[in-house]
Amino acid sequence: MIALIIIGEPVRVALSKYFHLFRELDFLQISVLNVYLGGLILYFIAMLPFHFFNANVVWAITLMSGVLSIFLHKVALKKLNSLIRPVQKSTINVRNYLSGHKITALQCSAVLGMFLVTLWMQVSPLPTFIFGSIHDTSLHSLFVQVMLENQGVPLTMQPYVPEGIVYPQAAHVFFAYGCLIFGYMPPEAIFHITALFQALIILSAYYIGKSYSSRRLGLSLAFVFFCVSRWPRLLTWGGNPYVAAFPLQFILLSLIPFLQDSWAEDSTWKKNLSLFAIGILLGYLAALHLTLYVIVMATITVSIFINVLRKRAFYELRNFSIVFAASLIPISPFIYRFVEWCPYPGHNIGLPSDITITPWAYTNLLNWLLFSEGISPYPPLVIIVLGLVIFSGIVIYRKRRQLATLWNLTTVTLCLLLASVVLVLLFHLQYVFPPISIITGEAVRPTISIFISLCFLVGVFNVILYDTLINNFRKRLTRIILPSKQVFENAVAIALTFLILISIYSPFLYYTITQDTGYLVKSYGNFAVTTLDDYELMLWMRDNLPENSVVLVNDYEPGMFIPSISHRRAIYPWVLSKDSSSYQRLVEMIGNGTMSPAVYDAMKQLDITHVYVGAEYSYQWEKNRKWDPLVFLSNPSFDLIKKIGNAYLFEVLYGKPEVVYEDSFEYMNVYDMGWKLLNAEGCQFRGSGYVSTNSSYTNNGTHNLIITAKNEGGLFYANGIYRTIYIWDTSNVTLSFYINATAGFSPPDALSICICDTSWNQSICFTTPNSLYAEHNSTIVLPAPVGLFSYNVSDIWQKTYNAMLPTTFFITIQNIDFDGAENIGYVGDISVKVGD
Ligand SMILES: [Ca+2]
Ligand SMILES: [Ca+2]
Repeated sequence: MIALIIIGEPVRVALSKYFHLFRELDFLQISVLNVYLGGLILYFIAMLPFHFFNANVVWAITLMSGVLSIFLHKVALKKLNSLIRPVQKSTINVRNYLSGHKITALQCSAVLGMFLVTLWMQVSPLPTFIFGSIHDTSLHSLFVQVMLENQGVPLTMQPYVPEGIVYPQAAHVFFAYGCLIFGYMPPEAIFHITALFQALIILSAYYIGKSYSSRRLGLSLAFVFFCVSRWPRLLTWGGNPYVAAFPLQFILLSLIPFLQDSWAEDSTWKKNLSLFAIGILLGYLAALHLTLYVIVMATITVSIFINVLRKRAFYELRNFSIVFAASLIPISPFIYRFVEWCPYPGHNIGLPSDITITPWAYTNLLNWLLFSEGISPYPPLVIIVLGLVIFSGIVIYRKRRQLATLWNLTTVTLCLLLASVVLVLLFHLQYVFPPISIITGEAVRPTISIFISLCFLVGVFNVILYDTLINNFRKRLTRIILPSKQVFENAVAIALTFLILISIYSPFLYYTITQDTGYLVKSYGNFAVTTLDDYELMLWMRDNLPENSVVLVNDYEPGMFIPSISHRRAIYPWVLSKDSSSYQRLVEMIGNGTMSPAVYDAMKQLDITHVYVGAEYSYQWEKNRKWDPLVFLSNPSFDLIKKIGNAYLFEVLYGKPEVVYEDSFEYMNVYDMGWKLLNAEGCQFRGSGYVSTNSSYTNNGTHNLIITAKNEGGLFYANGIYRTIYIWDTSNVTLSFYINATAGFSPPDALSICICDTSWNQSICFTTPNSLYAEHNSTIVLPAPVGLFSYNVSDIWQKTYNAMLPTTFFITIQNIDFDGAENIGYVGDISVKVGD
């Protein structure tokens, strides 16, 4: 961020030297403005088609700007030097300086303090998580990744997906800059830099207040965005470019008066040029986030419209058209692309041909604002905010004639409010025209802007309240205290005023300080679900997987980060293609464990070579969409090539879809392969046993399962394991297995293999001869204690329960010992096959 401030500084100095636009800014305003001026330069470099956007150039620009800034501020530095140099004089000088600017210094440090506290609160939850939201952050990581690979903003997202890029890329330039300077990975950069912008809102709230009226209003607004407004501080679902654009939106709202021809610029030429500069900045906002641009433009339109109603506003319209034309420049490449690609299939933006556009369920935005965390995640605060807003409205209305400098911001606020309401209503058109419902998510943003405008009102109200209170107290105090003690009287009045203000805002301060960090951790947790296992596996993939691999991922699992971490293709990242109904059907079928030939056909169509199963899954409203690794483990069509913790990578072999499970136990750890220990009723009796793989008594390959049980003083001891099996057709299922129960088995000891439904209510068992359970009609006694057996379990289940075999069931292997002589059972070559 500091680096960005440095890059922006020469631009700002140049601008302020020639225009009035950015003069009279203080240090804090300059910092936030420079972030965006610096970003604008980087954006320009990234948009040029010369592949300039790389580490060398970016470093060179940063260093050059640093040198240039020092050069430009030579005079100021000299002044500072003369303050410090003569040691004896300096203390007096500094003291003189400070006493002259005591209140200013106090106000600035209060704002800076709030900024730093917010920054700390935003950054402190981040180490709990690896990356941000697996959806938004993964999409933006992909943009950053292709930008880094192409050293600039490319036309398409090749080689990851063929779709063209029409999403304006200015925010991604910030993130890519973080990658180039600090060596971040794209998702890390986005996660951390977004938090910086969330804190930056404090400074930009101060900016708008200060430039409309006074430092006091700035301080008041900074405070409102420090603890009253939850936006954008507590936004955790992603929306990274939105967050990055938020502070710039405030800066641009503060430039609206310049459109009204009320400032002194010596020539028309300069006036037009500064309008052009405003336009470029507005266009830059569009490149950061289109909806915010629309909101600002709508606000300007409303303000002009009101002026047209009141007086002639030809001049404003002319200014507005200059600004509007200039604002199109920064996003023109994306507009051009969009228009150019329109006739292409899917407009070349990845709109899948088999997309099914379902009209979104109607969301009541007012309801959302009031009752589902739109105002505040804490119910008591929602009530206080509403009360505060109503009270502010009344007070501002009654004092409307005495507002003076506060009036300007109030007008703009009302324009913003009106514009947002209009936009919210316009967004409702999508319910009338379903095909444009892709933009549904955006309807939330003007709703947020309604809330933001209310926050501005509260900020104005604070200043009025402060003035009224302090005047009142002074009047009262002069009656009590001697007139000579005016200083004391002032101090008491200020103290009392602050006491009242603090008591009004104490609930907000309380929640901000005690609850916000916890809230951030909790709500990040819904979407930031990448685990260390996933991260390490994706790094392993980056170093070991063949370049041309295509990895099938679930769009609710951390595999969405594969393009930006592993630099391999994933089907699909969080782009429009993922809405293809064939892909969605594929994800769902795998989710249900329905691995029918259709699934393999769909995967072949997409050239899938690997499948990634993540350790965790993201929050989803309807149902859990996580893939079970057991669908793939010991499925002969998939080969487990790497497992780290609970994250799996399988290679697709396209073998035989009719075999859903085939286990020869050619591995070391049965629990790694999805088997779990069975807590059978025998566990209350004393005994011992273990489960492992072993190279004795193998019928096939080098290993078999060994499962032992030894009763130690009880009635019997049972040792067992189980795992889940998914089948796609239950009509004709064959279970085969090799079993060897000779060592230590004497009647009624038994080794059995059973199939149970997932609620453990119904089961059929295959057990060695002389078992105690032989009489049950659900039990089939094997003809011999050793051998390879095969049964049609669909038929047996049908006969036993007069029902179809369930599509998901458990296979259990259980060893029961009665006599105390250790039973050593071997099992191998279990397979479950669908069809003949
Ligand atoms: Ca084997
Ligand atoms: Ca025994």
